[in-house]
Order: sequence, then structure tokens, then C-alpha cells
Amino acid sequence: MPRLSLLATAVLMLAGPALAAPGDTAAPQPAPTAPSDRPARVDGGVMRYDTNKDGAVTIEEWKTGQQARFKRLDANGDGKLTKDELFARTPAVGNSVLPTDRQASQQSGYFLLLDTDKDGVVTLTEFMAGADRNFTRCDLDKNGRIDTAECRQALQRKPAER
Ligand SMILES: [Ca+2]
Ligand SMILES: [Ca+2]
Ligand SMILES: [Ca+2]
Repeated sequence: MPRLSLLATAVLMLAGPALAAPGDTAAPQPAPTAPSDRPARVDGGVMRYDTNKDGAVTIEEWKTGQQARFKRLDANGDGKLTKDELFARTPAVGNSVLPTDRQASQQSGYFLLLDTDKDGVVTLTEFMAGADRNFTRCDLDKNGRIDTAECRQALQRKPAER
């Protein structure tokens, strides 16, 4: 089994460059103005939404960031996210790891959570509602600001496990 998937990976690696569509070379990469003094490892990446770098992410910063994220994820720009779009990783050639069953079911669960009207796509409204819920969940002290520590603490409490 492992040998087979290794082989498949090798084939993918070989096929990768040839599969790249012409005109695909200059994929627009909206490079966020990343200051270099940012800590390299931030759990959960919450702080990347702290655009004014005051050490906390406000709901406005969060929403702006999530909207930008939606646009990035919406690969075909139709204003809706399919499951594929939501979970698409940058197709790193030869490094594309298929999600495990567990990951896949987590992803499905997450998608269903966002797709509140169950029409199989996540609209910006649905996405932002989900983002709102996430912010609220993180904002333990309800001051409209979240940071890494607060989020980490919030995530440790699993509301479902009771
Ligand atoms: Ca801030
Ligand atoms: Ca889409
Ligand atoms: Ca929907």
C-alpha cells in the first residue's frame, strides 16, 4: 500500500509541471504586506488579522480578514465556496496529500456548519456568519477583541463535549 502511494506521488511529481496550464504561471498572489518582525509561529494564525499590530484582533479586523479570505478561497470568483474551494490547498506539486478519512469528515462537518441553508455552497453571508460565530467563541471576555491566548483558551473548552 505505501509503495503504491509512493509511486502515485512520484507520478504526480513527474506529471505536475506538464499539467500546469499555460497562463497558469503567474497566478495572482495578493501578497499581504507582511512585516518581517512578525513572530514566525503564531498558533492558529489569529494574529495575522491584527492589521494595526496593536496585539489584538478586533471584530472589524477579523471581518475584513475573513472577507479577504473568502475572496481568496473563491477560486472561480462566483461568490460561493464549494467544498473543494474551501479546502483546496495550494496544489503543491508532488506534495499534495489526500486528507485522511478523519480529516475528510472533519472538513465535511465544518462545511455543513457553514452551509446553513444546506444548498451545497457557502455564500459570503454564510461564511461571515460562521466567522462571526468563531470570533464570538474566541472572545471569552466579550470585549470585542481577541488574541492568540484567548483563542487558544477558548478552543480548549470544547462546548460539544459535555
Ligand atoms: Ca488590532
Ligand atoms: Ca466559488
Ligand atoms: Ca449555502
